[in-house]
This record gives sequence, C-alpha cells and structure tokens, in this order.
Amino acid sequence: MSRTSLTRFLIEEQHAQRINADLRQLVAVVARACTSISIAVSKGALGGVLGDAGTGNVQGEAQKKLDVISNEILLEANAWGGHLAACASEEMDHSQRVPSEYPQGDFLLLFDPLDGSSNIDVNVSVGTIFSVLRAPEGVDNPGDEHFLQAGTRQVAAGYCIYGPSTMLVLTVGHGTHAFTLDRETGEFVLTQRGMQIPADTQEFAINMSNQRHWEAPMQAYVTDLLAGKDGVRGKNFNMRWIASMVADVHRILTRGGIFIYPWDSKDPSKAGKLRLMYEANPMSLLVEQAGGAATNGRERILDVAPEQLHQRVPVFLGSKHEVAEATRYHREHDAR
Ligand code: P6P
Repeated sequence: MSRTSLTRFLIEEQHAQRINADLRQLVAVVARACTSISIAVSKGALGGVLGDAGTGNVQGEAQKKLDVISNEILLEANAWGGHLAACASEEMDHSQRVPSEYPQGDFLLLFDPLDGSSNIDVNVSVGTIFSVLRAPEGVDNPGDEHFLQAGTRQVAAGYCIYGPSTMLVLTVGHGTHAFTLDRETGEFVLTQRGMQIPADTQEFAINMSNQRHWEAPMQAYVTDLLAGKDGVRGKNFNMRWIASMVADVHRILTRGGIFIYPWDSKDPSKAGKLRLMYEANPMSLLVEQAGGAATNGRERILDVAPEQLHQRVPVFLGSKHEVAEATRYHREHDAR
C-alpha cells in the first residue's frame, strides 16, 4: 500500500478546501522545524545541549539549553516564509512579529517549543506543542492582544513527541491524525488517520503529590477513583504520570484515559500549572477532534476567553465520559 506523506496529506486537505496554501505551508514549516528539534534532542549528551541554559523564562522557570535552541529553531524557520504575522512562545515574555524585511502572512503561531524539558536530562519523552490562529485583518503589527482568541478559533493544532519514535499529531479541524518520522527519508508518514479516544477509561494521570492542595470536589473525585470497584465507581483504576504533557496526552489519544492538572492552593493565582494558549487549547482541540472532551473542571476549555498570553488554566482532558464525571463533581460542589 502506498505511503501517504505529510506533504501529500496537506495537499489533499488543500484540494478538499479544508486548508489554504498558506496554512499548508505553515504546518509543513513547523513539521520541518520539529524534525530539526528531534535531531537535536536525540543527540543527548553527545550534542552538548543537555542541562540548564543559565537563564529563566517568563514563567520563572530555569530554561534548559534545548528550550532555547528549540525556540530559536521555530522562530527562524517561520520568519521568512510569508505565511505568518507573529509568533508567541512559552519561552518569550511577549509575542514577536515576523522581521519587517519579510512579507507578513495571515496566521499567528503559538508554541511551547519543548514541553516537559525537565525530563530531557533523564531521557524521558518530551515534545513541541503548537497552535495556529488567524491574524486580525488590517493590523500591520499584531501584538499580544491579538493572540487572545478562544480555543475554538484555532485553525490548526498539534504536537510533535520526541520518544522512541518521533511522531507528529495534527488536526486542521477535521479529525486528529498521527504521522511517524521516517529518519531515513526525513519525511513524516501518515500512520494513523482519525484517532479515536475510547469514551470510558480505567486509567488516570495526575501528580498525586499535590493532593493536599486540591479543592474539595477534586479530593472527592480522586478518593472515589482510588476506592476502585468497592467504591461508588464500581471499577478499579490504574495511574500513569510521566510529567511530560505531550507523552501523557499521546497515551490518552492512543488508548484512552483522563489527564488532570487541577487548580491547587500552592499558588492560587496560577489556576493550576498548565498554560491556556499554547498547551491546554491545542491539546483540547486535538482531544475533541478525536472524540474526547476537555474542561477546566467547570466549562469547556476551548470556550475559555483568554485575558493574558501566559495565563494558566486547570485541565481535565481525555475520555469523554470520565471528563464528564470529573466535571460533574465540580459543578455539583458549586451548586450546593
Ligand atoms: P509536575 C512539564 O513541566 C509540564 O509543563 C507538563 O508537560 C507536565 O504535564 C507538567 O508540567 C508536570 O508537572 O508538577 O508533575 O512536575
């Protein structure tokens, strides 16, 4: 059977008028940048790129050398193509328009260039997460405020996971599809068209060490999960936590589950740890396009109206019946 490359897939999406030429080019450029990041990550200690960069980011987190390298790869790849108006990144305080010597395009690109980078030094899978929005018409120099669009406005979203194999998982609004990097040819090959998340699951992903900091409905929900078949849920659950969102979400897209990073009182102002614009929104679109669900415990994540570029949001995503159950605990608590 002939292989479908990412290039062919994107051209077919354009012929079906689901994307235009500029968006096709943008996704292709991001995929090529991810291939370069994959090569850098896979060198490990031999590449001289492990460890801290000695700098911090807007989140107040120590940057790894590969955080900075990955950010630069994505910025450079997208600067001159003419399909992009501006970029925003977890690693940059503010958004950045394409250099004025290059033509400005119709899209805004947001990314976490290397999510889970604290895992790099222990050789655990990490990934790049990206989200694409339309740039406002008639605006020569889009600023942070133009990125503040709800997740439903995304025209494309995806991640690239740098694991035993490098895989690109992508949606342009018509299903979620997986491509595997053929390192011999350098092309991404379609390996799963139309991923589907099972509606029910017996597997949850959460960092249990934060349990004492959660709000009451979260405590009740997890207590019932842990009670297993003898409790109200009537079935046993297993737990996985890789502490690399891309890896945990990829497992859930592949075999189901629920991923949770809830609000916790460690820093009430942060509303959890994960960022809305370039982590929760793209992952939520991928999950919904694969038949799953994503809420902040109360409402659909894709409906959240952004107020700040780097704002955080509680995340409950995965198997739709389990996300609905976790959300029910929170809504019933609020209704008392
Ligand atoms: P914790 C990685 O730092 C990250 O942003 C996500 O990839 C991951 O799901 C989460 O944080 C892990 O957080 O608190 O368990 O280290």
